[in-house]
Amino acid sequence: MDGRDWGLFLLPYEQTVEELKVKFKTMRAELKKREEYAPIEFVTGRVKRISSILEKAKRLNVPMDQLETGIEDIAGIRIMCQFVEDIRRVAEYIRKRKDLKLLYEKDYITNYKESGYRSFHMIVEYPVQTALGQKQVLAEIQIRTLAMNFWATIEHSLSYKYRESLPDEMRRRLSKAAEAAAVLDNEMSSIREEILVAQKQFEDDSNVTSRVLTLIHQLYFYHLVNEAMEFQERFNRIWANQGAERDMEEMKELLEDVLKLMKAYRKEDSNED
Ligand code: 0O2
Ligand code: 0O2
Repeated sequence: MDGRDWGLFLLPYEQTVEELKVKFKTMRAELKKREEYAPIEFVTGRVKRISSILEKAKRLNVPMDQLETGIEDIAGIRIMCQFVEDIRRVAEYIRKRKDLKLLYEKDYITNYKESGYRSFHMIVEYPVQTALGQKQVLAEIQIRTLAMNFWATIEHSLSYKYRESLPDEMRRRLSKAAEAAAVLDNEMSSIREEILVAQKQFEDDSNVTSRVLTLIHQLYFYHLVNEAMEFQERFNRIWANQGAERDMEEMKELLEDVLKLMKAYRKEDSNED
């Protein structure tokens, strides 16, 4: 073992993790303000423990003087998302950032690992400002859904406990559990898709209703009082008859009729001028 000062060695990694955590948490807050929901659910980060660094260096045959380039996840950031689609969006935001350099990506979602592990990894180079000047630090960003994270967290603790001796039966069951988590993610995505379609329908329907009411109101300005009253009565009838399952057809016909009258009247009006 070399006599390096580990505290000093890990300092830039600690700074990297702290800075990246703040940046991605800020990204979450900003996206939440801009849109109806944030594609980032929560962010964690950690600096790899010295014992884990040494074990990994041994496993990957990385010489002790090449840890900085040979081990890419000494600084690790993890971004959890609600839906699989969010992972692609977050990855796209990261690709566009000017404060880090993307080195490469590992798509363990399309090509999941034999264990069943699923996540999207991005290896980046991040410049930290130290007292001695700028230093480029490698960091691994893992992006995954809550279900993928649930599986990986439990699998990680079991693998750690059993190491290489994880019984085949356990391995098989964990791999089946990973499949189940993937099915859950797909099901959640399709439910979400249906909710988005329903929300859009609701929005469209309420737009029709408010347009009809606005136009009827405008008829009074054209002194088309009788027509306005007739349309208002028709509106009231349609509205009263609509059940929970709104049938918008009659409302759309009413909108068409009000628009037709409006157009005809405007034409007449401009001919008289
Ligand atoms: P390894 O990699 O084997 O050394 P806190 O101190 O409150 O922030 P706490 O409870 O110490 O939180 O947990 P921490 O340090 O956030 O993470 C504990 C475990 O979660 C780590 O195990 C990691 O496996 C994992 N983890 C959390 N965030 C990340 C991340 O961004 N990247 C990676 N790769 N792992 C993460 P070990 O055994 O300490 O980790
Ligand atoms: P820790 O304790 O989480 O930090 P390798 O594939 O192991 O030779 P490489 O090229 O660094 O080494 O790794 P890879 O496969 O891209 O994986 C890097 C990290 O992804 C791992 O770090 C884990 O955090 C996570 N990971 C990869 N495969 C699995 C898996 O099967 N189960 C779980 N739970 N996590 C996985 P570390 O350093 O191995 O572990």
